[in-house]
Amino acid sequence: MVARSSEVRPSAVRHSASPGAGGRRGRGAGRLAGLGLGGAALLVLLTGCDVGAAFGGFGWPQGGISPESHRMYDLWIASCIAALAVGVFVWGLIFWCIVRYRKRGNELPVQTRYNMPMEFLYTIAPILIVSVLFYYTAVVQTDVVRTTKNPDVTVEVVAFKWNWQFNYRDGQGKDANTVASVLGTSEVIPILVLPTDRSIRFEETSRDVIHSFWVPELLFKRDVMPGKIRNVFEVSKLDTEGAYVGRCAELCGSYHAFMNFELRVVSPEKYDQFLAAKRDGKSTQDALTAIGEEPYAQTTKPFETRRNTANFNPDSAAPAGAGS
Ligand SMILES: [Cu+2]
Repeated sequence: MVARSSEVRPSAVRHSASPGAGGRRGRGAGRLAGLGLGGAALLVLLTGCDVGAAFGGFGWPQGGISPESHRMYDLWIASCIAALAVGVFVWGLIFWCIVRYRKRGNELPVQTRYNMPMEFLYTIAPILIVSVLFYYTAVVQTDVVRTTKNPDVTVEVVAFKWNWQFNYRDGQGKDANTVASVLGTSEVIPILVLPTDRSIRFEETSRDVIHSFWVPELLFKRDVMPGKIRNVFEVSKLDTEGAYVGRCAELCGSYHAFMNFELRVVSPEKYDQFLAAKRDGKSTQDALTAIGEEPYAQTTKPFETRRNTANFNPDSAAPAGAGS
């Protein structure tokens, strides 16, 4: 053992004392590749191009219907591409090292501890990557949660166990007046009718426990709090007409899973007609029919409460809760 280690040591010293030109070339190429990949990732981040469609959005829901949802989607795709670029670079280095420095004998390979350019790269590159990701995240987040003074439409979202009420308001804040209202019942799914191409403000309040207002196509959800907290968010516009399911996204009790509503996005003209019909005292279903829309929800249906049946033992003739 002693003889063998004394054989190795001189050769290791000899190698590290005279670094070959190949090592310098390798470092230069690595730095160049790193710069190239960093530049490519930055370019993708800056342009936010939609290459994600080919990869199913990298797991992110597609088909957003607001400019904010598109920006969040672009940020996610750009972050995935940047992460993949770094991943490919690192995997490349690992495989290159495995092949280039595979064990050929008992000689130690060139030792590169305290290599200042390399240590500098290890430190600076991650800081740069995190800074760029942080910058774009902060920009998009600020944009998504921004509220304005005078949105075109303000709707108050009232959540309760286990349904929704949507109040169309004549201004902002809790002191504004409700001019029309849509109330969900156990028999009829509430339909929130909103226009395209207008900015919309959602003001949320709960009558009992914490709920969460979520339309998957907005790629956004926000908790609906009881008490004095009035959570607010806005979309600068809705860009695609259609029917979209809405859900409660906060576990709020027995029938939480059935606390659905529908967002119906229509043209601004139809929206004005709908609101006028509601103001005239028409029911939501009649007002929808009047503007040529389906009167009932298309994306979800009322739930079956089964409150009067024996849920836990359907074969038993005894009513629920009767005991045994
Ligand atoms: Cu709920």
